[in-house]
Amino acid sequence: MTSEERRIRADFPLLMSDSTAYLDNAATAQRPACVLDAQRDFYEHSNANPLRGLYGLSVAATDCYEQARETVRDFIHAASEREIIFTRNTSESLNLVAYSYGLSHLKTGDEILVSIMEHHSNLLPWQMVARQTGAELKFLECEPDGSLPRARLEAGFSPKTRLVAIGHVSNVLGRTAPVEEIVQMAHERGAVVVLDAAQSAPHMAIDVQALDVDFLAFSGHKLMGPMGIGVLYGKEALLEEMPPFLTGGEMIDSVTRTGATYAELPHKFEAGTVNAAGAVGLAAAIRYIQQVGFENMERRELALTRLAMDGLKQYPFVHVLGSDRPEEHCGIVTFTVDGVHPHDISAMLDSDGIAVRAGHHCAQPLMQYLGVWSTTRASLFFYNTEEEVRAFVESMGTVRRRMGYGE
Ligand code: 7TS
Repeated sequence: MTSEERRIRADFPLLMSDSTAYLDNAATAQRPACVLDAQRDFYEHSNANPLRGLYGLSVAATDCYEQARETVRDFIHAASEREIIFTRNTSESLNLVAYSYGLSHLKTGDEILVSIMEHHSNLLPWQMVARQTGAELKFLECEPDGSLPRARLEAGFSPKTRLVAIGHVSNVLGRTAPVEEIVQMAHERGAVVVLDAAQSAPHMAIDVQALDVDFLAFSGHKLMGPMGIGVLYGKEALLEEMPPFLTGGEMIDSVTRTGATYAELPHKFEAGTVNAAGAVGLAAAIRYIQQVGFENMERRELALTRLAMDGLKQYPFVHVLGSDRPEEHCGIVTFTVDGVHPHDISAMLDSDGIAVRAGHHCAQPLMQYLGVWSTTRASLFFYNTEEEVRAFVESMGTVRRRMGYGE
């Protein structure tokens, strides 16, 4: 282990106590001690129901929660805290936009545009909106390497396009979508853009104002924050005119027997007791990322991705999906192996102490489009080591032999 690797891993209690080579970071990341401490500290010193009580502890809990919102606002460079809504995860954020914006703005004759690479979380909500409103769901088809060249975009857009829902980075191919071009084409046609940043937010700096996206969703747990906290960013003017998604406590201004007026943004979209400890933990994860620096994280992830891809190249029976260039993988290396099922690969690697993901990765339309049905995915994060990647590559060299093939 290099001294840099040793220094980084010392921040992660699980990585220090468990010997697994954890290469399933696209599913969820590990948490540094500062995140665990921040949550514990909240419950030990500031716990009360935020936004409700007028006594000291409740005010302290509210302050912690609202400071976390400010940390998130700054992290994605939103113009106002009113544009930051805390949810449970990316899936809930996308459902919020679908139910609240989608159902109230789309109608028969309109088109919703998604890419064939979407995670089911950014597909099923739009299938629901299409079914309920009569709008048509259309697909942007990618090249086999996951790229979306101009001609593909032009084939997908039409004058009827009203909403584009696109993954920033594919959780299977690791490819980054051409967001600036998509936003420009969408806005020229009067369509809004929903960006699923679940796989990009942990790996690259995001500026929602520079990207000019209308909505953006991500999960805390993939960027080393707690599970059960997620974020929806939305432009204030859009959020302002949208109806609430969930109703109940906290999200009202006043209620009568038959009606209610709703609270101001962002509380209009945060019904019920909020996950304040989760928000505090997410803010600690963001501060940790800012301390390590995306430049350092990206440098390490690229070196590890290159090591993995170069290593797998020596095996003629392994086929990596997506681009040939490690720079275009965001740490995600998904592959098939001739004659060996991904579940068998995952089980063999597990017996070697290596955790990878096998299956359809909640992107079945992409699997069908690529004709691969099921794949194995190693997803790397900056805290992984060269030693772990070498062990993975070495194990991969044995999988066909272990299944009874002669090589
Ligand atoms: N969008 C993308 C691009 C994702 O990769 C995921 C989760 C989600 C949305 C949903 O996030 P959640 O926090 O609401 O669950 N992706 C994966 C994965 O690739 N393996 O496990 C979860």
